[in-house]
Amino acid sequence: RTPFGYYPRYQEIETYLHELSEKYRNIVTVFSIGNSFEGRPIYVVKIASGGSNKPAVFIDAGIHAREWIAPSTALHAIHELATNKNNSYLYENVDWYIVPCLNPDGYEYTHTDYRFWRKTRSNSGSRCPGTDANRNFDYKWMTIGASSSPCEDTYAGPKPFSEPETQALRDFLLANKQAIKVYLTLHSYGNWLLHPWGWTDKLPENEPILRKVGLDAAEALSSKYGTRYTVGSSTVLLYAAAGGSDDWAMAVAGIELSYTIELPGGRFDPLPNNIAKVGHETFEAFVVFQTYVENKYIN
Ligand code: 0X9
Ligand code: ZN
Repeated sequence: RTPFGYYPRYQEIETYLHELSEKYRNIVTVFSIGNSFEGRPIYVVKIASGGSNKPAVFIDAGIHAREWIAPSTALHAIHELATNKNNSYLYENVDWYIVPCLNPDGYEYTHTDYRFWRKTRSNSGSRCPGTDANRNFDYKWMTIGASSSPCEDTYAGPKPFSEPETQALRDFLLANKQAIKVYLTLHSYGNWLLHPWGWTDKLPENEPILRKVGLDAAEALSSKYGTRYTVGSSTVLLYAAAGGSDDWAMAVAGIELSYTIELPGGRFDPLPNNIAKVGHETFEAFVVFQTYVENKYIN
């Protein structure tokens, strides 16, 4: 089961989250971590069984507006955790924080005006609105693979953290960095499981564990329907692009493991009848990250 068999509008997502938190009030909490440029609340869904000082897995989606499968996959995970009793062991010892749509303005714009919009919808006076939120984080900002032209799709913004959306994510991660052990950010497309660094082809010192856990996750994912992912560093496998949330989460927030998951698609999304399939298989990868956290930090 998946909450929507189609790509929902932001209001539908909001209504769904609020209903879920009422129906499953002992495990699901929904709260806003800030507002988008146009004033939409950005939600975090916490799935937890109570108690304090538990380690956590964090997942966000929808940093890029047009990558619709990402919010849908996050919503599937929320639904799967909250409503399937067989999954209660997954939040017994580990908390989950899931942001299903970090860039609601851009997401709505892809529904109403232009399907292939990527950026936020901020306007700093330029004739071209929007900043690439995944070039806006303050780590190696604007050093490579990002544009200083507001009209480009990879515009890094006038300064690091110029966007209310990236500020909201930054503040939430910094406030919870003690608990959060794995940072996952959902994008599309290409079946890539990418770890830092995204700004240099040098590998981080914890590359062996990033690689091992990533390969375990990819294997679990493929066991469902045979979908294959390639695991490795962003720069080595794709290209160098600085200012991404993944690099910042590991380098600055100090989160142990950080991955960008490029879900399946092709300009940019699977057909709606495949949303559930992608949700299911990707959930298997999330379970691997949860298991890693539980095994390492509990007892
Ligand atoms: O370029 C991006 O932001 C990501 N690919 S996408 O097609 N979804 O736009 C990849 C980001 C990888 N991480 C970093 N370069 N830091
Ligand atoms: Zn993306």
